[in-house]
Amino acid sequence: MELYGYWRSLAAFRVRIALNLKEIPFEVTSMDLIEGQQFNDDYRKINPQMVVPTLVDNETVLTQSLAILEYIEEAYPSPALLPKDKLGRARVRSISLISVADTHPLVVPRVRKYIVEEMGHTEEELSAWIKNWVTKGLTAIEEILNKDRETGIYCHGDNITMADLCVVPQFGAAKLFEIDTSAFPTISRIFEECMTVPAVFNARPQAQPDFPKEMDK
Ligand SMILES: N[C@@H](CCC(=O)N[C@@H](CS)C(=O)NCC(=O)O)C(=O)O
Repeated sequence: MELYGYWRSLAAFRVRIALNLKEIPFEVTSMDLIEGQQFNDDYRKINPQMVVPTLVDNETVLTQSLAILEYIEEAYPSPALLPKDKLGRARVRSISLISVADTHPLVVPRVRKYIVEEMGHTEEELSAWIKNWVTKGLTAIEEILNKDRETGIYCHGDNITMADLCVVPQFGAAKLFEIDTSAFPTISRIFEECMTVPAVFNARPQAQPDFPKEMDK
């Protein structure tokens, strides 16, 4: 399989974890989102939305990280990323979507660019926008994880699920944006737990070949 991604893409991070967990071999083609490689004509033919990730499996082209995760889950069921019970699956998808549908889309590069370049806001105002939406998303997730009995070692019970694949990159990005994460102890605990799993650790942005050397600490 071929994964079009970028080291700091949250959406690509989700897919890398799934592929690693299920031990599916894949090659990465890095699309530099800051340089605008996603707008290349060739890539546009593969992904008309001009975003990453795109997963190419033989002749099949898959886009949208959650749809890709659902495909991987159905095509490669082991280890399962969704619980066996339908209420559990609904809870896992619900937590996932707080990040995937309601938080992450507000801070993607094209939105940030529009806010500054088209609407004329300053970098400080942009930072306030990012902080606001990321904090609101993580606050909701923290409350759910904190109150629900279903929360275990991970977001749902004691096995990694799709919810962890979405929450871990979102929390990692909050750190990257230098947002105060001290109000999210449950997410922080789950993040650290996930990072002890090689499939997650090796999927982190800092482990990717296109991670900028100058950012290495
Ligand atoms: N909902 C999409 C989001 C895709 C997306 O926006 N990806 C970002 C990187 S995380 C991107 O490629 N952005 C390019 C841009 O905004 O120009 C998914 O989950 O796959």
